[in-house]
Amino acid sequence: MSDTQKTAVIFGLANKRSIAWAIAQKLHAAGWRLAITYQNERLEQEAKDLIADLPGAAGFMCDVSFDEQIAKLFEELNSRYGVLHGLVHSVAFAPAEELQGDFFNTTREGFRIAHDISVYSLIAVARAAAPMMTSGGGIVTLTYYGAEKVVPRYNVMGVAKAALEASVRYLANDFGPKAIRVNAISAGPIKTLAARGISGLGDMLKSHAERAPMKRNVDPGEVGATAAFLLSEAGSGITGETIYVDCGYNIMGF
Ligand code: NAD
Ligand code: 0WE
Repeated sequence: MSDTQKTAVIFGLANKRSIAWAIAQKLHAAGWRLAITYQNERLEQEAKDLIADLPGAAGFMCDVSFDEQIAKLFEELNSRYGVLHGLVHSVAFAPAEELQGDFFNTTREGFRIAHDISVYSLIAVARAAAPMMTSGGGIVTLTYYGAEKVVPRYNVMGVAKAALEASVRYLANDFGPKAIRVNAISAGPIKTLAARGISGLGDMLKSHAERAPMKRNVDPGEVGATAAFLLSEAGSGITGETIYVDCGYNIMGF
């Protein structure tokens, strides 16, 4: 390993369809050394098999709903790498019942969980990573159009993504003086684990492709490439932004 190699930690690998995996592959191809986290024992084997394909990459378990697990992870990262240059947050969760029916039926607990896992976790990992980003760095999270326009059944996740995008701006302001940039990628719908089981996803993908200027859906590799760009020198003037990787869907009015 050369000492000019940059190191990134990626949160949210579940399987080969995960956006986190597409990002890991693009960062690896761009020469990054990677620490990749998965949520629990259930996902461990599949995650480790994938990570083994990327020379120099290491896997770590971290459930972001526990402060102690985040603290322990960053202790390990600190002793292993010392310096971090990149962080990718590709984590979201709301209880399945919250992603069906009407938004007004959102429960207090469903609201809490969605915001804890999908929003607060970004703040927590950014705070833990910042002291390790001693030569500046980049933080990227994943958001979705349902943050700004109503997407039926996205419900409390839409509200959480709005809070996530606002958090990106506040973190960008806090960390700007330390040359740590914070951005969100708003990806078009992709058939991942988190999107499967969503009723009507097939129809959504079809209508998204029809309405997007590019007449197709986004490829996870395109999201990965945008993350690699944002974390690279090429992104050095960009912070606090939400960048759309949606084949242009969001620009249409009719
Ligand atoms: P995915 O299921 O592969 O990834 C979601 C990840 O979140 C999983 O790895 C899961 O283990 C992790 N996670 C959930 N709760 C966690 C916890 N408590 N601790 C640690 N990790 C936890 O699905 P994905 O589509 O790759 O989702 C990644 C991100 O992309 C999410 O933020 C999602 O909202 C966003 N996104 C997805 C789409 C889409 O259509 N798939 C579109 C735009 C944005
Ligand atoms: O952010 C997401 C999905 C996030 C997600 C998915 C699940 C499914 C399994 C969060 N929590 C859970 N909880 C579970 O139990 N997307 C952008 C994909 C997505 O989800 C939708 C969508 C789209 C697009 C839900 C309803 C409508 C559209």
